[in-house]
Amino acid sequence: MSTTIFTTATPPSSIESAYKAAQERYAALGVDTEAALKRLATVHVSLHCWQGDDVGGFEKLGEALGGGLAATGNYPGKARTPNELRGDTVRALSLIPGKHRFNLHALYAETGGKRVDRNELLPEHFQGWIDWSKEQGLGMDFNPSYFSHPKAADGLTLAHPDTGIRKFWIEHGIACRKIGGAIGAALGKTCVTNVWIPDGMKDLPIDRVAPRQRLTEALDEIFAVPVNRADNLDSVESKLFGIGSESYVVGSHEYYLGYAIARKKLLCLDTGHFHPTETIVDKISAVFSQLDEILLHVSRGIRWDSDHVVIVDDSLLAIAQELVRGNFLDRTHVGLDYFDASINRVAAWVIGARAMIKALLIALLEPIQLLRELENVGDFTARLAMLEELKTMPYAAIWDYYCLKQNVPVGPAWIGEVKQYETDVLSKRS
Ligand code: RNT
Ligand code: ZN
Repeated sequence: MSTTIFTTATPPSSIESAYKAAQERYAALGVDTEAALKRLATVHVSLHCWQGDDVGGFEKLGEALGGGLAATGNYPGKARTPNELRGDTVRALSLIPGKHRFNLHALYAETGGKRVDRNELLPEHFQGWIDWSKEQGLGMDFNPSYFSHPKAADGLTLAHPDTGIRKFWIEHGIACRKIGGAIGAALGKTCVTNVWIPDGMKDLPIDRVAPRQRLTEALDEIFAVPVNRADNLDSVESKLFGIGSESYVVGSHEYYLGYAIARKKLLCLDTGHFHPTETIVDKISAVFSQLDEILLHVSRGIRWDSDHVVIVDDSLLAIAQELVRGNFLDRTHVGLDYFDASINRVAAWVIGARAMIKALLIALLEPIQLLRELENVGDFTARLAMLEELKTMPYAAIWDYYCLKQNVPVGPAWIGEVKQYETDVLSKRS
């Protein structure tokens, strides 16, 4: 097998001439490719730390991945330390065009070998991440970790009937919002702190009410502590079911939609958290009718919320189109959320992030004005015909040019770089 395509760079002159030709084709439709690329460069995708080590974290509590989450596969080379995870992330980011963000979970705290429980976490336990993010010019996002912990072993946290356990997790939520605030202040870039809890039941609950009441009270207590909104934004993430919570999830979509509207919080829509054939495409404009901002967890569920690596598929394209057509980009925080342990983890980040950015580019290259006009005059024939014609427009040439201008490998050339990193670094890990 010849793998030279993984290591051969396309000559810049051929990328530029292809770009010029494509630019003319788009101009004929009234699309300004330069403006599209400029807009694309302002979108910062939040790269999730947990793809780098299968949601392991560094607490070393000896707990298996909990909360009904599962990373399948045992591809060698996962990050074992914060420094390894940072190194892997830097390598991934060097292959992704644009400036991005880093999304950290509380269980990645650096406590210098000291056991610090989740309710006692402080900004100082994340100083290493903050310093590194600053050095890399990255914004940061944050997440309390309500899983992989003895006090979450029965699948209940903020909705737990036991007051003591509930109190512990409320304290964790407050601690994390303060950490989010410290992160945002230190970096001068607002941090989004997203609350997701696994709470639910495997089998038929008798009481669906009390757990939701307890959750509301717990969330209200967590959010009652003032944290500067310029430093930290709070978000809540719903889910349909998890492994072991198939019959009932306390924080369902309807629950959090109501909560986010009532309490002015961001709503996090995770693409894997709905029925298998249900997409979030039509929810975006619907929730924006009542909410100022949202967070996306872009994932790819297959048959269940299986958290596969994001690719440019129809549903990703449709999400990107909604964000652009609805003019929602400025009000949407785009994060990735998947964990595939069966392939090279650095490549998993790169594939997903490049797919997300590519989908946004394709959406930004639509002749929206023209499509809107066709719709407004009721010419649905031409609207549909145009949407089909757009599928063979030369956006690949624009994408290649963007990668070139952003100093990242064009086309499959990035694969060679990941393979080299695997040989030099990842394969040396036991
Ligand atoms: C779980 C949620 C949640 C997690 C991360 C690790 O189903 O999607 O966002 O994936 O917090
Ligand atoms: Zn998620």
